[in-house]
Amino acid sequence: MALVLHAGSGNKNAFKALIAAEYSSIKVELVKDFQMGVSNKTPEFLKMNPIGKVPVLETPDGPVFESNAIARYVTRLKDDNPLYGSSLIDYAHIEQWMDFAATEVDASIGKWLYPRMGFYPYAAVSEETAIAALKRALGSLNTHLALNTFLVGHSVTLADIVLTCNLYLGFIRILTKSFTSEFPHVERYFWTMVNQPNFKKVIGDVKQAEAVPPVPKKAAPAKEQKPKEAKKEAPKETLKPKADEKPAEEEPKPKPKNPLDLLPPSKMILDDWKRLYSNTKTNFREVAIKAPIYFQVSGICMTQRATPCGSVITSTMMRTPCLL
Ligand SMILES: N[C@@H](CCC(=O)N[C@@H](CS)C(=O)NCC(=O)O)C(=O)O
Repeated sequence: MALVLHAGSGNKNAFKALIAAEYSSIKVELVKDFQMGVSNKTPEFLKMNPIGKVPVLETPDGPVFESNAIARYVTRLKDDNPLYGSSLIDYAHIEQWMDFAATEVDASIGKWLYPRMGFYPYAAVSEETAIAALKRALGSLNTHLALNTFLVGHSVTLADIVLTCNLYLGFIRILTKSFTSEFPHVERYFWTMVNQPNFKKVIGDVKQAEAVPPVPKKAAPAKEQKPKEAKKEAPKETLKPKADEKPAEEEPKPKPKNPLDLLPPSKMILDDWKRLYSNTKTNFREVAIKAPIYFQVSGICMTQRATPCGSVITSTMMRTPCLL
């Protein structure tokens, strides 16, 4: 009997399990008449996945959510499945590329694409960061694929399935030829994968995006807003206008005060600090503690910031956000 997968028919996350199933001769079927926003909000669905997202796989032992977990489950239904490689190190590399696909590729494509699709507010600076992160990921992928047809070993593995499904959304929605041509090995890899019969059966024909979707002109009005109030107020423009667009007619909001601005001016002489830092080759901490400069520095505020990777930076000198 086929396992039932809850998702719409064009869902790239559901494709992962469906393609893995084709390679593994496991029967997985999409649930009938799935309606996004309706079917995944019913009490029955929320019992299977309390966050109300798809895909969800019904198994004889209970439901599984998260598309990578579902794809792994389907893959493991077949003993010694070559989709999982043939050694422990293959397995580790497959997992490595699956994580890479999720955190480096899928996340960056989403941060670029979803604001342009109106799912999140658009901010030019966030978009630039997402594109830079995506280029970095695709650059390293390109290097790997210059010498490898597949991500791991010499045949398709689960890592190829997951990465291709993530790239798929990008290729059809936002990664135009002029963007992807910078990564020729990634292009070759993607087209090779989506033309494999088992991929094609699930995904069908793939057409690359011809243009980057434009930034939406206006944000959707807030749900709670009453129609009367909406009339009085000019619609709020939460999206950053392009250079040639009229700036949004929005009341300037008072800038939030940085608490550090309330501190008295620092007595620290920055040049002295820099000189000490540059001229101290070893044991900087020891030297800094003994130096008179320490007593001036100790008067200023110590700040701690978390980097996006989770490590904490302690700084006595800089207030600019650190993007390490
Ligand atoms: N990390 C999840 C992502 C799931 C996800 O974001 N699903 C979207 C569709 S692709 C969804 O169900 N959205 C509905 C919602 O947010 O309510 C996975 O890989 O399964």
